[in-house]
Amino acid sequence: MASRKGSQQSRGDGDKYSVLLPTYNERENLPLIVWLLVKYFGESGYEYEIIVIDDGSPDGTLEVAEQLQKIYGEDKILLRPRAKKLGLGTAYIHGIKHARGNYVFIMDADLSHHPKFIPEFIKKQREGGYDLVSGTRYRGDGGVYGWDLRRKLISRGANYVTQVLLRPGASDLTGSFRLYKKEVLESLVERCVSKGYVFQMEMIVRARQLNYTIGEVPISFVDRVYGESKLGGNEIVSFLKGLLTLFATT
Ligand SMILES: Nc1nc2c(ncn2[C@@H]2O[C@H](COP(=O)(O)OP(=O)(O)OP(=O)(O)O)[C@@H](O)[C@H]2O)c(=O)[nH]1
Ligand SMILES: [Mg+2]
Repeated sequence: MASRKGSQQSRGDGDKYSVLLPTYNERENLPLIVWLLVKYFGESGYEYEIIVIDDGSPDGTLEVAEQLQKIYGEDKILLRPRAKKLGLGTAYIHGIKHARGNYVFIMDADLSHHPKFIPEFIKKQREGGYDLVSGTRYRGDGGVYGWDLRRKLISRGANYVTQVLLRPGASDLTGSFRLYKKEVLESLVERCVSKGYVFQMEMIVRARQLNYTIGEVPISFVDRVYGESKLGGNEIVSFLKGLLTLFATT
């Protein structure tokens, strides 16, 4: 590892973290998540940038993001919007193209993923030199808050069925709070074919296949406070289809 210059502002160790924040109707959540990211990155002294990928949110998320960019600066907040809702998978692909960090965080913008865990992801990654570090709700102090029984059962069930079928060697397959080496994320995203909820799972299954090393950090996941949840019957059906496709093809 490169030597630290020891300044308060920056650790000066040459690593930079790009945070990809896909947003669709997150006007209420965005200021808070950005503020928390700035706070925790600022306190820990790592180099970072936040890339907001808004897909033409009708609630005016992009206008809010523009205000935040004025507050925190164009080097810290990058706006890479798209004209319409094209889905999460392609939002990541779009975001990575603009990432200048050698490490990339992926997280939701709806406050389900708390930025306070970021230093733990980085510590874990550095300890083991991992290719990816996955937040887990299903190990150690990890957990889920605010979900009804139905949603807990769906998530647990999805994880369980996948564990049995694919044996991916990670405890939380459907979560989406993760830290990747940039080139690892690029190579995984290129290979992943699924859309929707199965995407996060495919990422980790393929990571295992390609012999990438995976570290885990327990996280608490809190249900979104603002905005509507979109998990319906359709998502569940397409998740199961995606899972079976993966089972058949990997
Ligand atoms: N750019 C972009 N972002 C999206 C899209 N769909 C969802 N998002 C964002 O991706 C993140 C995860 O989506 P969520 O809707 O929170 O998915 P979820 O957590 O499984 O479901 P709920 O929180 O219960 O609605 C959030 O930050 C969303 O705003 C999309 O099509 N394009
Ligand atoms: Mg959410």
